[in-house]
Amino acid sequence: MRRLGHVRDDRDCNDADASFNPDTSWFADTDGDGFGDADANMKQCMQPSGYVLDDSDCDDADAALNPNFTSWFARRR
Ligand SMILES: [Ca+2]
Ligand SMILES: [Ca+2]
Repeated sequence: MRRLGHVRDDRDCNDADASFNPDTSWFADTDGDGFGDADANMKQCMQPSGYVLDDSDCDDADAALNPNFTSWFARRR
């Protein structure tokens, strides 16, 4: 019998925040601008080094190109 508030899955790294769980998608941020590459992702609970939650970087090889600094960015994606 299962106790209330308990589950069989023990893979959650942060049980206080529902947005972090084993199915959380992380996106590579190779250029370190804080925006991730939608094509380079992995799923895991803990944030991997060099990965972010964002997936909106159109050019992850150039930190000068990202949604904050590039007005034509939306057309390039
Ligand atoms: Ca980036
Ligand atoms: Ca970039």
